[in-house]
Amino acid sequence: MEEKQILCVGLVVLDIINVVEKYPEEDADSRCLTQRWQRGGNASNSCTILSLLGAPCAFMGSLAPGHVADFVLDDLRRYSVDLRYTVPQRVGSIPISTVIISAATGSRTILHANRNLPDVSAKDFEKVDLNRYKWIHIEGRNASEQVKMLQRIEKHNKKLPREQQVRTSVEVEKPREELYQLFAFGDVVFVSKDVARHMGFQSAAETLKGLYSRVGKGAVLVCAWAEEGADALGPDGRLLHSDAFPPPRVVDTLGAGDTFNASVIFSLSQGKSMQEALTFGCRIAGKKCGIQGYDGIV
Ligand SMILES: Nc1ncnc2c1ncn2[C@@H]1O[C@H](COP(=O)(O)OP(=O)(O)OP(=O)(O)O)[C@@H](O)[C@H]1O
Ligand SMILES: *[C@@H]1O[C@H](CO)[C@@H](O)[C@H](O)[C@H]1NC(C)=O
Ligand SMILES: *[C@@H]1O[C@H](CO)[C@@H](O)[C@H](O)[C@H]1NC(C)=O
Ligand SMILES: CC(=O)N[C@H]1CO[C@H](CO)[C@@H](O)[C@@H]1O
Repeated sequence: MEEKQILCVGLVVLDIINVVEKYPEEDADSRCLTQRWQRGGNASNSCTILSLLGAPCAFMGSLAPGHVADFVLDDLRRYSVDLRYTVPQRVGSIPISTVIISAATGSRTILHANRNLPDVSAKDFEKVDLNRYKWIHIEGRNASEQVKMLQRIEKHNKKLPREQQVRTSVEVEKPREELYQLFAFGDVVFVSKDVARHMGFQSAAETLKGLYSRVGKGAVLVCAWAEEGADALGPDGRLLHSDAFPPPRVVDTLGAGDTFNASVIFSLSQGKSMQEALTFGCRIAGKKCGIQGYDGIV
């Protein structure tokens, strides 16, 4: 049988990236150093990284026809991402984000545009042959639908010996109350600094201790904290940490989070320990911050 894949469920978007010398002032008239189109969206970015790391992977997300779809699909194919379960929608368009990257600091500012593309539903997910996957990662968006997807995976796993079960991860990235029900699902739960701050936590360690009671039995909670690296807490109660790996010069942090998450998932799916996965995630994410885009991270 073919090697089982890692499936990422979430968004693909078009990022229009403008690199500027320094962040523009309001009302000013300035020029960008370079401009490029880049496929974005958290789940879609994670597929790029998995593919660069050498893991067979698949993307499941909504699409609407047009030039933007042609561009992002071509790019997904360029990275050999399996697209069999993408969901064509009849309304809405693929979101386009405007991204401004400051060449001085490497920091990025994102302007999102919602173009009313419906999210993948639990019904769409019914069609997925779970036996194809060793790992399914879900970017938290329409939580009530995604809970049903995760419950379907749980039910599927119950019938199988441990080594054939599908492992799952969930990403809670946006500070929206509705998404917090996702904490209870997934073998690995990624929570963002943004969500942590909204809940009043000041560090990754504080976040993990404060939120661990919300995750499911046996799950690992992971929190990345930019230059401070990342922490993880699992069922044994031991708090794990990895420092960040700062590149010689930070040139582009766009997608550092996706790179971190994909690298952690990759490492765990290869049977590595949580500490090894955390360190690997920070190492690859740090490398990413030192280059434009992703090519060259491995
Ligand atoms: N300036 C930096 N230098 C080195 N490593 C960094 C830097 N910024 C981020 N990282 C690495 O990337 C990981 C994830 O970063 P962060 O917490 O900023 O994610 P994020 O906010 O989801 O990023 P993004 O939204 O840009 O994808 C960190 O754990 C760290 O290892
Ligand atoms: C979530 O998905 C369901 C089913 O597709 C839909 O009816 C509902 O409006 C969605 N909710 C949000 C917040 O998008
Ligand atoms: C990845 O996971 C980290 C927590 O470990 C979280 O801060 C971040 O928002 C996630 N980001 C993306 C883009 O997946
Ligand atoms: C399209 C989208 O939701 N992108 C988000 C991916 O994750 C980062 C944080 O890690 C957000 O800042 C992006 O907005």
